[in-house]
Amino acid sequence: MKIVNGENIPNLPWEERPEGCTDVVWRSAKNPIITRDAIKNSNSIFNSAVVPFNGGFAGVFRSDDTTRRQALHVGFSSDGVNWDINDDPIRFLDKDGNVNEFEYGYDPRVCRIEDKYYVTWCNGFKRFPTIGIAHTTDFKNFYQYENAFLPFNRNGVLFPRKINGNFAMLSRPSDRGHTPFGDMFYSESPDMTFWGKHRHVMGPTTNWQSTKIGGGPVPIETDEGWLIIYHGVLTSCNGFVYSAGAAILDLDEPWKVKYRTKPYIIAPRELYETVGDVPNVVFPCTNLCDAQTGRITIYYGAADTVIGMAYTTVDELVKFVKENS
Ligand code: BMA
Repeated sequence: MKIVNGENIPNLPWEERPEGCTDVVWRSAKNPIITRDAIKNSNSIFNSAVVPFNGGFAGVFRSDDTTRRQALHVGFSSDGVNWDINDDPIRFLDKDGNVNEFEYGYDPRVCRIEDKYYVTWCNGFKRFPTIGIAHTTDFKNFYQYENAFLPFNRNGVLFPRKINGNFAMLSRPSDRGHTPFGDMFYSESPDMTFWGKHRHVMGPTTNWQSTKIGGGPVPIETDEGWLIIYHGVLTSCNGFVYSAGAAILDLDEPWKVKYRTKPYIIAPRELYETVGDVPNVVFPCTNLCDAQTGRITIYYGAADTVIGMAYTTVDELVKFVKENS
């Protein structure tokens, strides 16, 4: 198994698997690495996206403020662990440089494709959720595109390169509420504006992923296929429980699922995952993968309140997915 088109991230945050731990994904001892009050007027900072940038790291962070407005904020870090997040939310620009209306936005992902960083997020479109897209090159100016789809849609996750000559995205059609259903779909676009060639990828199955599923971080390209981490939801007598699993999708036809985990790879267990604004949520939006070592550092929202980090390696995760499919 080989990583394809990977990036070397020599300063990737990393901690070895704790002694005695046999889990395929293990948590940082520093969790939560970002607390709910890390920026002015924040109620919570959680499902967020991070990329290597300028020798350090940049991120787009979801913060709900003390009015409970959901907005996106830029942050920078030299080590990926200690973050300086802007108090003011991102002001997305249209192609003429005017500031766009921003109703609400949450659950960002950031995907580098060639020389641009693309942000996708759940964007309020006349009060209805759909997929917003913007690009930046400097994490200062963000240029927004048309919404990718009609409402209702969430969890738009771009692939890090064109597939079949087109940009490619996973998404999860939904409803205007908390969506008690949800399958992952695949779409292509020649220009980030017009999306089509829609394909069904996968739907909920049993137990931890029986209610709905949705894309997580940006897919990692390997010679075995696209390695993806996704979230799955179980409806308990006390509400939704958000866990994460992994799958391997065909490289050229990513709607074809080659392997998919039966067990979860991480589920709410620690206090900061089980207690918070929304208890029992782990929601990964980032996996940084160092091509040199195959190490993967996952950033995930915990209990819709804080951010945690967790680790695995490409070799171990691919092995786990194949053996537990
Ligand atoms: C989903 C999204 C996520 C959130 C999750 C659990 O529908 O709103 O942002 O983490 O619910 O509340």
